[in-house]
Amino acid sequence: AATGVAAVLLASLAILAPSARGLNRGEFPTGFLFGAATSAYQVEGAYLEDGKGLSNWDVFTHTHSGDIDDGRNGDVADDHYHRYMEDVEIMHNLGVNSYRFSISWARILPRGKLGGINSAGIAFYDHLIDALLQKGIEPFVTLHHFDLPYELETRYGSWLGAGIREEFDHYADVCFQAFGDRVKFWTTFNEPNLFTKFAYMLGAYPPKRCSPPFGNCHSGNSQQEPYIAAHNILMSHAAAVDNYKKNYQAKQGGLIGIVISMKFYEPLTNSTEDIVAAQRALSFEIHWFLDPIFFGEYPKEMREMLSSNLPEFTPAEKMLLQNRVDFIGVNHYTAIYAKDCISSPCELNTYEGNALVFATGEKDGVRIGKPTALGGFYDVPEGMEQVIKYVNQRYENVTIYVTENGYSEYNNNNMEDMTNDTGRVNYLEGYLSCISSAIRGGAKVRGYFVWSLMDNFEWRFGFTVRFGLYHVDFVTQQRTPKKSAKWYRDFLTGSGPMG
Ligand code: LGS
Repeated sequence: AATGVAAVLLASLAILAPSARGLNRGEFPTGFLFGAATSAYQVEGAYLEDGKGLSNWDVFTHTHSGDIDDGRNGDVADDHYHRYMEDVEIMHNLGVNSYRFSISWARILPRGKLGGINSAGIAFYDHLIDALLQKGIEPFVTLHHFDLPYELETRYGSWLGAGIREEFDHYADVCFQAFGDRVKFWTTFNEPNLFTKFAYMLGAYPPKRCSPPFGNCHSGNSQQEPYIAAHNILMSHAAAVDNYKKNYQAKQGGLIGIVISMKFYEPLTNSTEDIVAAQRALSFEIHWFLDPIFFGEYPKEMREMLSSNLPEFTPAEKMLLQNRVDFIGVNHYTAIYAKDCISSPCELNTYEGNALVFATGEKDGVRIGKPTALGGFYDVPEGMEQVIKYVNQRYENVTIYVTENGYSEYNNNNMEDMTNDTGRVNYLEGYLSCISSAIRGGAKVRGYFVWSLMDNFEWRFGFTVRFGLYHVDFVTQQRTPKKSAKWYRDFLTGSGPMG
């Protein structure tokens, strides 16, 4: 399955010719989805309105405000729940033909299966979807983007208890039934590979659990937890896909996939150890979820390192996994160097620690790309082409949507400065050029979503960083287009300097 993997890894980013930047919308296939993305907790606000239940993130931000950089929360966020009509108008002006958003599970089923459907929650998404379609904007919907009803967190530890599988299956079914006549693009989970690490290994996201030696919540939790949570997520995903394929797809004609967070790892040196380490990092990042979905097994590298800490699939689970996804969503923000931590010791406190890899943005004092506000995230557009090629080769030329890609800046509370975001313009232009090049190389990329439509609540960074094409004043809720929004609109409409 991994044909060509070594070749991809050996093609150092440093020696790749920079992509031509003469970017034009016409280079992309007809029907290509160009959009922007958000998620429910990050933009909606209205956290206790119209029958919504408390979510795990509502409770986490209220009880652990010290874990959020500015101590704030998403109670109001962008107030999108009340301003969605204005936001749809903004998207229309921007010229996007798709919008990626997530549904708040706690708005639809405040107590999970127990308490019934909240019709006001259904009505909100009905209105949003209808408003989008009226403007010719295709809804691209995520079912789980980190938030779930708090009651399910207390009952199952979120993803630790197998009972959550039935809950997700029910929630997905309610959504297919309510919205599937109009929604043609579904994804089950956003970045389960990232949030299981943050939630069950590093103690940074709810339910704030750690696996020794990682994280700083020494609660003695077991090393198995991230992998148990992932296993339950994979099976919840598989059940929802099975249901959609059996009961909805023929009638509704939509597609279903899953979104994985994908850094690209470049070996720090030419040593065999570092080359193998970069492969191992990719395995723990990408193969962890996609190998079971495509090949019915966890990757060999993970099994060798984790042995019985990694669950096994039962024959029944393997059967269920055989339902193929229609596409893979790729969230890609950065490439980074990987250094082996097996043959020589290094500090294991980063995201890649469980793969015994140390990730670093520097090689011989030279950075891999221009740094962004998020530590460890650099502007390395060639990494996008590499990650797409990699997924294309390993997973049978699967259809790909780039579901997130974006540039962060520190919020300095100076609107003039924040809207003059040339760094973001360069970033987006570079990454889009590399997607275009990957398509020319044969990859089936069919859509691209900028993270994010507008500045919003950035999880543990709170409001300290801004990712939006639109600046949001969180006091007045005024949205203002940044230079990048104007650039994107010019690119999309074929007018202006990019035309
Ligand atoms: O807001 C999120 C964006 C922004 O940057 C979105 O909800 C997520 O799906 C996604 O993870 N996003 C994202 N990822 C790159 C940075 C991840 C944070 C890791 C911090 C490590 C120090």
